[in-house]
Amino acid sequence: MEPMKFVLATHNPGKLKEMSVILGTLGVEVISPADLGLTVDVEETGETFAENAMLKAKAVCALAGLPAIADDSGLCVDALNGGPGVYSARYGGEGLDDRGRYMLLLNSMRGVPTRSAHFETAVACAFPNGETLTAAGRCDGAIAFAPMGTGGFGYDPVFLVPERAKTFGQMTEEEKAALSHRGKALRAFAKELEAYLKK
Ligand code: ITT
Repeated sequence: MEPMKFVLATHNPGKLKEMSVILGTLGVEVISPADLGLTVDVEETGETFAENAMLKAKAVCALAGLPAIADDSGLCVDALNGGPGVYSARYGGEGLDDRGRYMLLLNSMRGVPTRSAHFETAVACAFPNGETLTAAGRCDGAIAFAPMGTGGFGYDPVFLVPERAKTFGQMTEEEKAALSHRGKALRAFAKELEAYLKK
């Protein structure tokens, strides 16, 4: 039997790379929307990571006619009442790039002693037959006082993992994947998938 291929329902190159590598090591065969000539523009109207992940997975599955896996994620900062959270990609408005967003975050945290924060990922998988799978992952840490490292993407240079005394931006891909919200969520998803495929 042909191995089942999953479309990764994301346009974020940083995420796409991490998802491909992690799922690859778990034996899940993936293709990117670009490989299929697809552009995916899904409005993220959900109020939770889980809702948005499912919206993206279902939309891409319908477009591609293949099972699709989506990741909706964000950085939740305690001193900002959990923000930017589901708005992490849009924090500060359209005009900002990753660096602009994390600098805005550092500025809005200037003089704030409570630095605790966490990353969250919800993974959703939608199959053409209408069935779905979900998983989630979380990584606790703190907002640094200045950006450190150039690895990863998004807020990685300002997200400190205290046990390692390093930001995600200072870690190798493997180190980040072993600890990250996305690594945990995708490993949990791979277990769900294994059980589903056995049914
Ligand atoms: P897709 O919807 O196309 O997947 P997106 O970037 O819009 O891409 P999200 O809506 O899930 O995705 O936004 C997540 C944002 O949270 C992302 O743009 C980053 O700014 C941030 N983020 C998520 N995971 C991260 C990680 O591992 N490291 C750093 N920042 C991360």
